Amino acid sequence: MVDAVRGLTYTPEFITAEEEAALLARIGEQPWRSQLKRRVQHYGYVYDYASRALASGLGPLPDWLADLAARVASAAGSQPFDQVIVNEYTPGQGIGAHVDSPHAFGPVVATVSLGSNVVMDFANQRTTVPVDLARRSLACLSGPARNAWTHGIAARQSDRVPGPLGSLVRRARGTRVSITFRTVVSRASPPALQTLSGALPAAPQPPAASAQPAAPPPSCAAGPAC
Ligand SMILES: O=C(O)CCC(=O)C(=O)O
Repeated sequence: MVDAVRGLTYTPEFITAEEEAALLARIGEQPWRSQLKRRVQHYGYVYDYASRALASGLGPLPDWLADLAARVASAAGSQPFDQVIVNEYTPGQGIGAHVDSPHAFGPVVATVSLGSNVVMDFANQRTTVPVDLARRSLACLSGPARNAWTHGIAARQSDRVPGPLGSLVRRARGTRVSITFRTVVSRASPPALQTLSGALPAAPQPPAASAQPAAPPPSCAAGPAC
């Protein structure tokens, strides 16, 4: 549990180094979609970033992903996951702050990190909480962490993280691949695009695991598009 963000649970070393290597190899063999700045793969259903709805069904999750999906659902206490997006972030790439569409997806969203650590920022109207997501970890979002906080990754080459004796050190990013699991509850477009007014926090990024006041959540609030 990450105390500062209610509903966020974090499990380091959720998978082994061997499992991580096998997943990265499998993912590397699959075709990528490149309509975004970063490369993505969709499984189960194609998510249409423009309409924020589920487009074509792709059939059941492939075997190599279904096993992990079942383990993650069990750990997260979730209904079975049937939609997965793999995101690849090379150093300098990120994802805008957003809330995964509550219209399209169920109450639990879970992400396994592969390849590199990264700091993910959780933000609400008052605060930004940077959370260090280690490779091989699992992060599960439910309740407020899923619905009331945005999450995003700043597009930068490195993160500032706690170092020895209370210092802060800059840690270079490597290529990170994430696997995000969701349960589809509606395939239709949302009745109206959800808007949370405001702008991305302009302040320099604080160290991981600390909290600081922030601007209101940004408007990119309804899906994993940004
Ligand atoms: O890369 C991640 O861990 C998060 C991905 C995400 O937020 C999304 O696909 O909506």
